[in-house]
Amino acid sequence: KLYNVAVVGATGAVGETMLAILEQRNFPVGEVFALASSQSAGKRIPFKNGSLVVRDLAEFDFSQAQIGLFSPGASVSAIYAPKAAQAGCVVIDNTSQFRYDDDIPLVVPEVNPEKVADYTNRGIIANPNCSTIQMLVALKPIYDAVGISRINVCTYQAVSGTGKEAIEELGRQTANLLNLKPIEVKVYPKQIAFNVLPQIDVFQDNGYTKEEMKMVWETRKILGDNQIQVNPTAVRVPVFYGHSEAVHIETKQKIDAATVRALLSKAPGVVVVDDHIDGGYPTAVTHSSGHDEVFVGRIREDISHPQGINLWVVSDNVRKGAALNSVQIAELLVKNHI
Ligand code: 2RA
Repeated sequence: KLYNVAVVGATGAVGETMLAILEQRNFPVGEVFALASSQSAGKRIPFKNGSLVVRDLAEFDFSQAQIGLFSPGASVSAIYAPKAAQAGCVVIDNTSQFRYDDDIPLVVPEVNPEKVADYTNRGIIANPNCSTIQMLVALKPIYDAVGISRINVCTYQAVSGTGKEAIEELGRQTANLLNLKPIEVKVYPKQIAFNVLPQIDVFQDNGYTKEEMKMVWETRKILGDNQIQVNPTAVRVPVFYGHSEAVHIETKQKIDAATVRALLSKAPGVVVVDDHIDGGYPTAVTHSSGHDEVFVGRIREDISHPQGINLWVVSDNVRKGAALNSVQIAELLVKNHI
């Protein structure tokens, strides 16, 4: 059976990658509709060995599609995802708009695939935040084996998480600084080239940023565990693609590093790169950009806590963090549900 797929936000970093992954994974597509704002309508974008003409989202009749892959920004999903669902098009939404609604499933296929069945509530499935996805793919096997009571995590997030304009800004700032020219600071509050910014998204009343609180809220919802303690610090770094995370967990029962390594070595979607030699660990540039897996290294017992384990987790934030996870949800949908 073939499925007509609408990609909403088709000209963005995530939308373009969604189209590429539909092709790479031979998703059973009938017709593919590339949808974006009226300003982008008429543009041609590559797809398979041809191209697609971008259509105006506002004019599109969603009854033509069975699946909608959305990544247009939360405010646009707020309007069009319910309309699409109403027209019988099941929406997989990459924005944060619906993630925290109790009746909307929030799915990481390696962690809680059974939740896809709840798409029948409102015809919408939410894709989690990239930093949550990669962390839970790595932690789920440990969580199932020995339980986890607390997670401390520091993230080092690539600028592609913000979008194309941030990628361009990092490039321009870097080139200008190396050529002793003045720089423009537009996308972020401060210079990002040769700098790190401890702010992603807006500040909340409790002093955490929204990106940090997303990791708390989404971890609890995806694991179905409102007791787990999560303490994130989310940092933007001058990297183009690939988020890195220093994860420190406290497990309920003791587990040693060798057992963790063995568990993760056979975990779905995980590749362990953990040799205590120079370069024996995954990095954004060498392991994540363009890859589908979540890479884990620096696995070691925490010398400051009897049941602590430390991990270094790296993944392509645009692929597994957004586009790939969305397509994997669509694969579960067509395999088991529609
Ligand atoms: C970021 N996780 O990295 C957020 C949204 N993609 O900016």
